[in-house]
Amino acid sequence: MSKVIISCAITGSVHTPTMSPHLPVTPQEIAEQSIAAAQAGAAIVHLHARDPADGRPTPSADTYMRFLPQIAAACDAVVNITTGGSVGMTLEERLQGAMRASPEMASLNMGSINFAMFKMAEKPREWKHAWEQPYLLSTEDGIFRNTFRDIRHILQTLGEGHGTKFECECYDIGHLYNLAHFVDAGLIKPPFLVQSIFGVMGGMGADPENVLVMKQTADRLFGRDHVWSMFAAGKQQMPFAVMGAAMGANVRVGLEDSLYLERGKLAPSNAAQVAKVCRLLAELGLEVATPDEARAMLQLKGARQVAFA
Ligand code: KMH
Ligand code: ZN
Repeated sequence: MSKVIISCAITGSVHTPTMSPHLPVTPQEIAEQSIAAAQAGAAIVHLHARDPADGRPTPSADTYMRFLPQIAAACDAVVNITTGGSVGMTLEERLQGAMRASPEMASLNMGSINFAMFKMAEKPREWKHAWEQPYLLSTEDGIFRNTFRDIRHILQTLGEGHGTKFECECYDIGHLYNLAHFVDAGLIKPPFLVQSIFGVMGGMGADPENVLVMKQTADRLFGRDHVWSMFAAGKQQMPFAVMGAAMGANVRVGLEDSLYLERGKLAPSNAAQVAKVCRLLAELGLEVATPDEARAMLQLKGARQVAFA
């Protein structure tokens, strides 16, 4: 068992400000929570940006640059910037942050899915901002588009153009075969990170049986060329982190994927989730990888080879 890489997804574009007062929204909050998550043990921080005025996800590269330098100056965590962006963004908008920042890592969504968040709008709430409920409801009729050409475009512009490597987000078994197409085409080179995602509405469910199918399929298709990570969105986040780690997976936590620390208790911060998963890993006798150990495992370009350090 090698050491476990902990990724922490700091804010995302799924949850909205009304759902938790602890969801980081402003550049300052995103920076502070990223640094604290790294200090708690996260080797990689996965980042989206939000409009500081109302917490709405934004593609603005200027907004990313309001927090990325602070993070780079205060910790050595690997920065992983989303290319998934949020509902309603064009592909070029989705790429803006990463193209400006030239990060060591970025997410790469390995296929189109119905990324449905509308059920979260059903719970009666006093919405803080007018955009939140329509944003969530709109996903009942939305497609999170990631065609083969979209993926190739990201690989060629950001991957080849900036030396960025990818967290390959796989929401279903078919996404592993899509990934294999790009590996066979030489557009994704080993070692690459396969992030198996469970529990997103529109993707594979958070059932333990699915974890085994994903692991077996990834092992069969990629063998030792891949570094396997996994997470479940929502209430299965921690049980799946433990299950995955026990099976040799790396793990991802963070308020992007779950707002809770345990049933019925909102996580006070991303760092609290990182600290909890560190405790769980320690109980399993597993060691946590440092950012530099993660860089070596994933053969990343280095903390100084970015446009914000
Ligand atoms: N929100 C996660 C389920 C991305 O940012 O490109 C997947 C994700 C994708 O983090
Ligand atoms: Zn994300």
